[in-house]
Amino acid sequence: MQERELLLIDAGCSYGYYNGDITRTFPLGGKFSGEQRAIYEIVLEAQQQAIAEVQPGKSFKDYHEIAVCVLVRGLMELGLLVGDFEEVVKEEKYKPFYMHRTGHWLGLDVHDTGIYTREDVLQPGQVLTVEPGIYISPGIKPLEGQPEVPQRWRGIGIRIEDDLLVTADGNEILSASVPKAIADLEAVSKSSSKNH
Ligand SMILES: [Mn+2]
Repeated sequence: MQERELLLIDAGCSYGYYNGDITRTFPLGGKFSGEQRAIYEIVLEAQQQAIAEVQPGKSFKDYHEIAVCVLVRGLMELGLLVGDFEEVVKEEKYKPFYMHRTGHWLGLDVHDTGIYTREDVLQPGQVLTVEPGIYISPGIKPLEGQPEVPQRWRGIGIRIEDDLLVTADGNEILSASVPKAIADLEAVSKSSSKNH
């Protein structure tokens, strides 16, 4: 891999028959470029707002929808999506950048069995992932009415995934000890690139 590239690691580890599922995106060479950093900040904000939405009584849809709103707002601020905010969300004009659900059940399987509807609300004791991302493939094709993506954004793909336990009054981030702040990721990446 090259110095200016991003390394996305999505790791599912097992212990005592239970599974974790954690994703972090590292800047090789120890520093995010301006574009990489801008996208990272949006994904991190989306993840933090989605995490706040994981609590008893809310559903899977709630935290997904919050994440989508933050991602769309950020992509619009960068000019990568244009138009009426509500329309971009409703008509899913963001799909070329974000094409998956924001999380899934976690437990005996990495993608554990369970249902994903608005009616089924979260309950204490459940474990799930929160993992928004933005993916700008080199050949990304804009949907109707959306702009071409300038070259400097292409090839950037970022996801941040944590594992959460739903508690009586909110949630506990089980993967909280894995760094995700920009400064921490840059420090980790810098020190590991020096070792090679
Ligand atoms: Mn996952």
